[in-house]
Amino acid sequence: MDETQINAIIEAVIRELSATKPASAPPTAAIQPSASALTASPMGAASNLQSSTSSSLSIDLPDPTLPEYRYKPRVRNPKDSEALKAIIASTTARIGVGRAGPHYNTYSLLLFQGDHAITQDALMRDVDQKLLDDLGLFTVQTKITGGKQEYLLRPDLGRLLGDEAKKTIGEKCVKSPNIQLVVGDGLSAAAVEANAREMFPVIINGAKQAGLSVGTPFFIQYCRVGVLNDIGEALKPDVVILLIGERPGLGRAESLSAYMAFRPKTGDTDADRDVVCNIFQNGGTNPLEGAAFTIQIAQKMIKHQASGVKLKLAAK
Ligand code: B12
Repeated sequence: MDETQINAIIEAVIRELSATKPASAPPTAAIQPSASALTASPMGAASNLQSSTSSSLSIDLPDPTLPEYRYKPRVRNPKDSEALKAIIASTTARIGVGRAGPHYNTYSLLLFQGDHAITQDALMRDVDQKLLDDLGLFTVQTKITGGKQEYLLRPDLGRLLGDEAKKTIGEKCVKSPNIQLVVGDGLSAAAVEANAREMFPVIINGAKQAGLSVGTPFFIQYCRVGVLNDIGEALKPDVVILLIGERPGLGRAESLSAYMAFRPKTGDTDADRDVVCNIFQNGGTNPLEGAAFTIQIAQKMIKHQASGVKLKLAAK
């Protein structure tokens, strides 16, 4: 949104206020438009501003998170506009956003709010069931029973498989495979949805080509990284690969990690684990590459019978 659009909105609102001003009101009286008079439509549609002297003002702003708006230079009268564009294109940091006196301008504020909404959506919603069905994954749950709120407040429970989950995977999964592949929602459903479909076949086929057996994959709801230990105890695989949604950053919700461990067991810590992180299209580790890299690390773990710090020392 540029200054002309903002000014047009302000003028339209003032026109609307004048139109709804009661004839008998004293000149200093505050005038409120009726609730139905000012309607901000959901973001996403093309920019459209309609106003009328009736009570049907509608303001429809473009989605500020779209790349053409997100990366638009906002500095007024830049000395070198081409250089400014190049600097903005060189980083995902929020630069060249301009300002309104000492404040963020309206555009920046809307972008922050839009990005925060993306983050919350990714965190609070469930992974699409169709994806899980397409990948042939059955679902088990950690010890979280009180939904996302409890998941956020009790990371300790998200690190433990529930009793029902242990029973189910005990019944359904092949025991002692070389590779046990598991998907967990973690902190972003969007990350799982954006990457798992591509990574899955590469990991499974890559393992098979490397002569490694692959166990029965499944999905864990309300999952934390530490659940690796319970999976190790229940199924005794050589390597567990857990694809899990990373904590979303502002406007970046599709980032997935593959956390891995060699023969994980109760009491193991992150020092016993490895991670391939920041897996996402366009700027992160490409999911296909991430999957191939994950299998390479699994092979290394099996070769050196270690993971985490012990693997680093052994592979020196
Ligand atoms: C949150 C976070 C942390 C928090 C974890 C606290 C917590 N309880 O959540 C703290 C601040 C402690 C942390 C510390 C470290 N972190 Co950190 N962390 C992250 C972050 C921002 C999000 C991780 C996430 O969403 N995980 C998924 C959720 C669902 O997992 P969780 O179960 O809730 O939490 C576990 C994991 O986050 C795990 N974890 C966090 N960092 C690391 C790093 C490694 C190597 C491992 C094996 C596990 C691990 O620890 C938590 C408890 O088990 C990522 C950034 C990213 N893009 O992923 C970096 C990131 C994973 N961390 C990283 C690093 C390097 C570290 C440290 C080694 C830094 C240091 N030099 O001390 C330490 C190691 C800590 C450890 N656990 O042993 C790197 C890993 C790079 C790599 N490929 O090896 C990342 C990718 C950041 C980056 N871009 O550099 N981290």
